[in-house]
Amino acid sequence: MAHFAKVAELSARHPKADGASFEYGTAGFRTLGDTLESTVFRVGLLAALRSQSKQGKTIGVMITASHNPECDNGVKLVDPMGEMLQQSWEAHCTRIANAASADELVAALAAVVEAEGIDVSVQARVVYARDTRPSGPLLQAALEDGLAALGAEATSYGVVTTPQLHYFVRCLNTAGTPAAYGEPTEAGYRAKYTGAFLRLVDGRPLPAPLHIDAANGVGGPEVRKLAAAAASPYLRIELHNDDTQTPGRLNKDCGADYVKSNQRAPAGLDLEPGARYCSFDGDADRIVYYYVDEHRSFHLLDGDKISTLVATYLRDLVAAAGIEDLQVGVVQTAYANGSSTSYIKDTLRLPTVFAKTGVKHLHHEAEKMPIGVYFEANGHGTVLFNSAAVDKLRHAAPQSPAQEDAIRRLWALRDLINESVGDAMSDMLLVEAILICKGWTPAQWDAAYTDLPSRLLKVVVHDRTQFKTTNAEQTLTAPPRLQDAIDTLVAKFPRGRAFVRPSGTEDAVRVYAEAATRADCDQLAYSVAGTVF
Ligand code: NG1
Ligand code: ZN
Repeated sequence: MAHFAKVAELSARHPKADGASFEYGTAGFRTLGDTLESTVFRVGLLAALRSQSKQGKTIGVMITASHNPECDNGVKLVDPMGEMLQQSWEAHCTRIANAASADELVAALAAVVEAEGIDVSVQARVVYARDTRPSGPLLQAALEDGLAALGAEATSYGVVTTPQLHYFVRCLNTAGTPAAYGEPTEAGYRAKYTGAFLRLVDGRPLPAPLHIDAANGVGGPEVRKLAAAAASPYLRIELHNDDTQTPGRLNKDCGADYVKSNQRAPAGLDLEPGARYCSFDGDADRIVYYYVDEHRSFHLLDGDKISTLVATYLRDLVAAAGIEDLQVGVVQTAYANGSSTSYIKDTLRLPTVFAKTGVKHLHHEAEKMPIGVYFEANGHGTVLFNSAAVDKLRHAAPQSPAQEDAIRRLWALRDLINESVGDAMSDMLLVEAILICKGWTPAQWDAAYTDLPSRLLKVVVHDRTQFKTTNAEQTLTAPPRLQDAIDTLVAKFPRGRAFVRPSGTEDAVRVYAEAATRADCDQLAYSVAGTVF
């Protein structure tokens, strides 16, 4: 195919190592940064084809390995509305990344064109960005070659957070339509979110400063610019772990994943009672909050706590607005603490569903709800308003100033939320706005329910593909009899719950357990892990 004439020549600059194999998983391609060059080149080709398959809509490419070690890197595609790549294309990505020669690569590209009925005369448009990893510039150059090979119109956004890139993609594809999302620039991003935040908090008592652990990643400089753009005493931040220059510091003993996994403060922060803290991950799409009580005991406010805070606030606002039949629902994964699920069902009386791990699965479930709040326990999530909900808001007829105020706040909340993907900065502003409006300390927020003790273990097994699950990954269907063994163990512990699933991002199997006491929980977790070997 003439269209692929330059592919072989440019591909030769980014050869694939013999025997290397890649898989487009939950987080795109992710592995050691210095083994990814051929893959990122090929993702450039794929992004161009994806854009052509969408009649020239803009596709995004983000080079990041998020919370993983600094030596890792990764790459993923962003679809036109700023959402994760459509699942049916993941297999195309994997096949193209694994083509062993230039000829095979061209044949694989032609097969995608054929399978998807792509008109290759359409002008492809792609925007891209990267995080602060040292392997980023080289991978970006490989991506640029891939885009050039197919003549894509390519624009770099430089070093930004993952959710910022998702935002730009959505803005570019909705510009000039009724769904216009904002200015596709960093300044536009900051103006949109800080504007909505300030509309919500205006006139409320001022909060204490917020301490942010930026994981020594791109979230540090970006949140500093966000606070400068807000230029308001409602957003006073104290930044920690914001060193993006010293090699080796990214995500090292800090960041949202470290804090959530270890249930303790990150390095470099000495927690004081009465203060409020949050941690971003390395590409600033996850956030968790925490504080210490007067005995200096550590308390984590994770994705479940954020989700229940936000769902409660939205539910109350919908009621105060007097809007009928506008249901708020919550999407969780199996990793949600059992106490949070009971709280949503029994106290908030809101519908809740479980989705498989990985935000794309939660996002799709949330789209089915009028107002869908979704968070992974690790702090990755957002809120979606479907078109019926937006119509209801638009046609709401307030009967009182209080109802009018509630409707105004619902609009502001919708503007405050990055609907394309979970976003640490937008989620931070959302939590801050709710805490300011309620006049709450983190301890008051935390008081809604008490987490059950939980434990997450990683078990390296010979072959993780042997582990197959169903029921939103809570039940194993293979290997045979393993689920029965887990059920027998779980039955021994009050409020016990445990499951085993293969990781989608690492070559390992994850074991999760919770139970009424710490000792029971740990015993359950380690005995379940024992059955996996
Ligand atoms: P895996 O490796 O499939 O467990 C991890 C996280 C997910 C999600 C993805 C994508 C846990 C237990 N798992 O997936 O929630 O964030 O990475 O980054 O936190
Ligand atoms: Zn991330």
